[in-house]
Amino acid sequence: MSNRTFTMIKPDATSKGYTGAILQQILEAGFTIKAMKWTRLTTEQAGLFYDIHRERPFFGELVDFMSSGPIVAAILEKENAVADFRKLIGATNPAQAEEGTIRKRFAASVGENAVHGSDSDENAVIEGNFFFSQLERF
Ligand code: 3AN
Repeated sequence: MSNRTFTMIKPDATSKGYTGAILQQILEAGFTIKAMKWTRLTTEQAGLFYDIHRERPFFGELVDFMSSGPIVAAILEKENAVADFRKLIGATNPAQAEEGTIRKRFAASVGENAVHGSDSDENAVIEGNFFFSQLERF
């Protein structure tokens, strides 16, 4: 069990002005920020980040969407971070997400689902390293 996870606030949520409310919910849930940046992915970078989904039918749509506007990338810390954060954000499809979860509150669809959360400790490390050097973590 690791104490860190990685998140992105996705372009749908940043463009609708949900960044502050989502960050507030994350902090109120007990996560602390170890690294954070406001940035925008190129289609190539989005493709690399989601390389694991390259063969999936929605890959092109996912890459286009994730590079369509700014995102917030962050490394978060909390005991049991990966599992607790997945619980906080709710199911991939917001229609199936529990009441009060970030996706239930802020996501529009399975494709444009407001936030990303790492699905394992191993991926949390890989994804955090994709965005942040050691000098950018505090
Ligand atoms: P999660 O983000 O909950 O771990 P994954 O890993 O299954 O979900 O999918 C990664 C991302 O791909 C999702 N966050 C979503 O943006 C997108 N995605 C997943 N399934 C679909 C789908 N059926 N249609 C469009 N986009 C999808």
